[in-house]
Amino acid sequence: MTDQVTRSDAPATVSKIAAVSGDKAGAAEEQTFYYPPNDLVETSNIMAYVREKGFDSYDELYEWSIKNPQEFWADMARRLVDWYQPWDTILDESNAPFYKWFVGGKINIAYNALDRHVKTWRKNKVALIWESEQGETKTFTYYQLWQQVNRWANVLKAMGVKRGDRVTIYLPRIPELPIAMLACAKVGAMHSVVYGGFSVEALHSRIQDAQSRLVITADGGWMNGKVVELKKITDEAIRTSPVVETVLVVRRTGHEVTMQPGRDVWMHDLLALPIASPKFETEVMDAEDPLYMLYTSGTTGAPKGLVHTQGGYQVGIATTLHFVFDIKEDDVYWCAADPGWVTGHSYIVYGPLILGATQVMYEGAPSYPYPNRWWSIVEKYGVTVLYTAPTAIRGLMRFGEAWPNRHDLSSLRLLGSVGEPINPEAWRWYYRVIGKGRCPIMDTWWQTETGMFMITPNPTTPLKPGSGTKPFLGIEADVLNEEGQPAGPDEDGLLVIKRPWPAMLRTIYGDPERYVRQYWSRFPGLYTAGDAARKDEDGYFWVIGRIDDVIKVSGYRLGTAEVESALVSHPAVAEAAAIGLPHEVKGNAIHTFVILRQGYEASEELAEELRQHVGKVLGPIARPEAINFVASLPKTRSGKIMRRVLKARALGLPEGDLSTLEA
Ligand code: 6R9
Repeated sequence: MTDQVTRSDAPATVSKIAAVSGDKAGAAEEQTFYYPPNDLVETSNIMAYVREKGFDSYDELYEWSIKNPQEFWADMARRLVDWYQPWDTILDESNAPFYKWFVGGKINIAYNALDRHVKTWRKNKVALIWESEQGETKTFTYYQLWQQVNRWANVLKAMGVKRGDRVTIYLPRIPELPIAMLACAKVGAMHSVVYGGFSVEALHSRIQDAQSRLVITADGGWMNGKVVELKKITDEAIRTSPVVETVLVVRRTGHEVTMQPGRDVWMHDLLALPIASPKFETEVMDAEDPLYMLYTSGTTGAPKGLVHTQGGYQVGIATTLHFVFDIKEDDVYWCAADPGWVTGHSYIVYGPLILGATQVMYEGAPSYPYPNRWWSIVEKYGVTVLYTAPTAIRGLMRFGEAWPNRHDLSSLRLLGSVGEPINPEAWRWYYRVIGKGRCPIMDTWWQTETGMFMITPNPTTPLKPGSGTKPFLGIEADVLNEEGQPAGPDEDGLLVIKRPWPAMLRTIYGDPERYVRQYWSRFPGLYTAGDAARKDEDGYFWVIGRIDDVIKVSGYRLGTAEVESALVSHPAVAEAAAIGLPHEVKGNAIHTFVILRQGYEASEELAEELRQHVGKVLGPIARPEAINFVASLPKTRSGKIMRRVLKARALGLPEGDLSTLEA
């Protein structure tokens, strides 16, 4: 990234946010509760737990869980996962906010996801049904997946990958992606997955920051009937990364790629060697050993690598998936996210396998070749739980009801939403047209940082469209005003989490100070999520959106700084600012303001060239919706761009406090 990026102005305050947030999910206009069907409630995992604990209601269980969070999490850690050796201390707070969970425990997430199942009847249960964009299907039983992961782990080990190494994975949505991740976990190496929709600069900076000596990619991937040239992008990204010694290449498209001798190796060649045995001794890890890092956009500057660990993380994701999506032995679960994002890490790759579930994974775009693609997948495999994002729902909604109505969707029993606030209109469509009014929607609020659902309904919760309802068991959340006092009902404030939870991030890779500063310093002892929210009089949470320079585009998290860096890396651009503005399908779209260098003239062609340039540097998802050529940008006296002023102007809203604006 270039260093020409102009730093953001001070974090917006709550009142500023209220002034600029467009489509606010209004608690006041949404008073009707949607109640879950009785049989779902009665047979749910959560009710079984309520009864077993001797409580009369879920609310009583919740009260107990937040009075005794350590007892609750330890109970889950004993029930849902297996340990090589039990922990000595449930939670070590001595070096807060560097919390440690299940200290002294020995565990490996791959053992719980695979090894233990093959010793039981689940050995021949279907773990993964994968469907390609072209319609080809591959099915893996737990035994087959276990063998395949073992073969990969043996290859990685033979290539010199050791405990603690960082492996960068840049793959399309194919079975090899979860296989590669699980193989890293088996070896004890950290994976750093870079989403296949990212491009050269994004991949380069992540490889550099992680100092990965080994990169796993493919000759390409299919999306919307076109090939994404992953290997070519990798070649370009590592041209200036001497740290990379080896590139393992999966054959997916059969398209021709350049293989650099001594560096690039075909994975299928390695898997054909005797070293790739289907047996592998899974590394015994400490609970606090790192499992992976995942880069995400933050307030300022380059994306940061958030670190998740082995023990607490798996306890957190297994518990939330068990209770929220109510996973049972005969479910067919489908999370339509990409494994390259945290949703895929927690709720495709690890969570469902730990619980021994059968899941579906689909390679391509939701409306390829027709807008009924997803609904045909639900019908074909008898999907019972579907988890997706508001942007996908809005996108499919546009095509009308006839497409889903052509399919038998009666297998569905629970729906889910994640990534951004779901607007009540999309919620109701999802509920009525897809769920036929029978399937409660689990609107799960969480973050890459939290690792697991934090504010979410469960199958017993009365729902309000657009609200994630209440904190999960063991989680205490609140909305605070600027002074750190609890905000009143329906008053906007900052969303905080009041105590540590097992799947929380442990640090920012290579930058522990930033971890403390970013998440734990706004209000001492509390985790600040970076979201504005409000709580209504029923105690239901309504998340409004980010208060920092993060833009959620189609549910994907992007930083204004990344987009601005990409723009100023073009020779025509002197300075740039990016903001998010409401968009009907994407939720937010990136709008940019560009000051040209001398000698360049504003034109439609140049605007298009800049859009393409950002797409090439960062990835198609970051391509701006609009490029506005301007002569100046509103700045503070200290020279920081005031994005909130740009946003307010674009929305025709009051510009708020301009006292720091440069004269
Ligand atoms: C899982 C994921 C985190 C940010 C988060 C918030 C927004 C996610 C949401 C939601 C309202 C929901 N967000 N889920 N807002 N309701 N159900 O999305 O992680 O990519 O790190 O983004 O997404 O703004 O702070 P991540």
